[in-house]
Amino acid sequence: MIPEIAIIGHPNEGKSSVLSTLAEDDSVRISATPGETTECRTFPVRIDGREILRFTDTPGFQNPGRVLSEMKKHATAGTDPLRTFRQFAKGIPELHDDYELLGPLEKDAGIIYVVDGSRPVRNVDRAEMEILRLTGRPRMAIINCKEENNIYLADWKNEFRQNFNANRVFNAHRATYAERILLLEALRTIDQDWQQPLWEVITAFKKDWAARNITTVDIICRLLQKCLSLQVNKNVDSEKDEAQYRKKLFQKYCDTINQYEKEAHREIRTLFKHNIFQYELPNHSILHQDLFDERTWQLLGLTRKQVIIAGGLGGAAIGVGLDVAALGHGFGIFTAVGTVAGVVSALFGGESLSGKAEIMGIPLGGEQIQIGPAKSINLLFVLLNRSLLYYQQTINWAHGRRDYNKDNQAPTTETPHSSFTSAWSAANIKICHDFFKVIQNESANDTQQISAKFSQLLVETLGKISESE
Ligand SMILES: Nc1nc2c(ncn2[C@@H]2O[C@H](COP(=O)(O)OP(=O)(O)OP(=O)(O)O)[C@@H](O)[C@H]2O)c(=O)[nH]1
Ligand SMILES: [Mg+2]
Repeated sequence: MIPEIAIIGHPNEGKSSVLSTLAEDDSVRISATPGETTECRTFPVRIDGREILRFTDTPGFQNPGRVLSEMKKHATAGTDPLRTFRQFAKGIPELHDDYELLGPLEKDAGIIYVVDGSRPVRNVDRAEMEILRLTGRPRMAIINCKEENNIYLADWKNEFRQNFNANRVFNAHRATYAERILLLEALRTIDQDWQQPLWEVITAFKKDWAARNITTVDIICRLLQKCLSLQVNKNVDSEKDEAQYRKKLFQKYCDTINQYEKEAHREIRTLFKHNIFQYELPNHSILHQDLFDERTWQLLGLTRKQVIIAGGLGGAAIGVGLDVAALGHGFGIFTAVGTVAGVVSALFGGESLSGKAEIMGIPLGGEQIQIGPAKSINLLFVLLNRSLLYYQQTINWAHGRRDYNKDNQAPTTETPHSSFTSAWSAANIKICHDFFKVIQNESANDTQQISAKFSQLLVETLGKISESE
């Protein structure tokens, strides 16, 4: 049996948004104009090509008072109120939406009733709830607060207790993976027949999520491998042009890494089924900063303490870059490479720095015009933290949420001044260090084991991000 759940409610309360979020489908039509949905549409949830659950979007109630009095009449007469109402309403234009929305219930669908809990309960809502009670179908109510206000929550819950088998607060714009699972678990309890199939659905959901996390880890590892081993070269015709070439080459190096990162992030986005709508990152997100920006490196690189740990492990250069950057030029070190000739020559042309010519651990090739592969483990941490941030934003962007209201920004779990890895222990830093050595081909023979350990660390990290509210 494939459980079918109809999402029912008053127009414009967020039914389609709830469905979109629950089914992770950003093709569901959502609009600020009431009456957007006029026909039922079923969205199958498939895992590994197998349909495991169906959600049906329905139009909003148009005449709850009239529907209720018709149904009550039939109920008192001893006939099935749902069936007889639909027979009666068929073909009556003003009852079209009411006829349509009750259709899935005749085919034994269960009910999720959606209300906007940021407004008070009205009589029409009570009529709708009673209609649903008269259908006798298993039903649960969910409170989708469109505004930041929960003063009516207790009133709604009180009404729900009389008419529904369960109720939950579920925000179509903010619900996380963990909240989706909790909602399904609540749904399981409302009907005995649903316990087994919904248990299977929940198990399949969890398995699928874990598989997506493993794929994400693969994407991140591939990205690190490609970026950290990247090397760009150029033959120089005359010494005079060397600075110019260097500048161009460094730009090429940065552009390539940026490109690799974009591709990896796009893969993550697709994996989490954000296919249509381009979501926006919160204003304060560090992801808005360029990858090759000092601030990025300061916030997402190793902490001072971790630098010492990594240094102690030997070989993993942190790079003279940070020290050079700290000389107090008053502008970004990476910008300086490109724009201020004096600094360029001081950093890369000067005798005193030859052999150390690098930016933040990315070698600039001494005498040759060659940049990379990266020598600083900090590039690994910067790329890793940026991918983890991107993952966090992606999984917490509910599919029902289509626009980013700048004036009313949803809180984000992104903490502006600490990275995911900043609290990592010396043991974890060692795992990263070993992985870095594997990429640099400087590791001993147990490369597979090292890579597996690094992947495992990332799998655990993604798991923690998924479970956090
Ligand atoms: N801020 C906020 N807006 C929401 C939320 N849920 C829905 N909306 C907005 O409310 C409007 C109506 O959402 P829909 O999901 O289309 O509502 P519906 O119940 O399907 O509407 P009809 O199909 O017209 O009956 C849209 O502009 C949504 O973006 C929410 O949780 N928070
Ligand atoms: Mg709708």
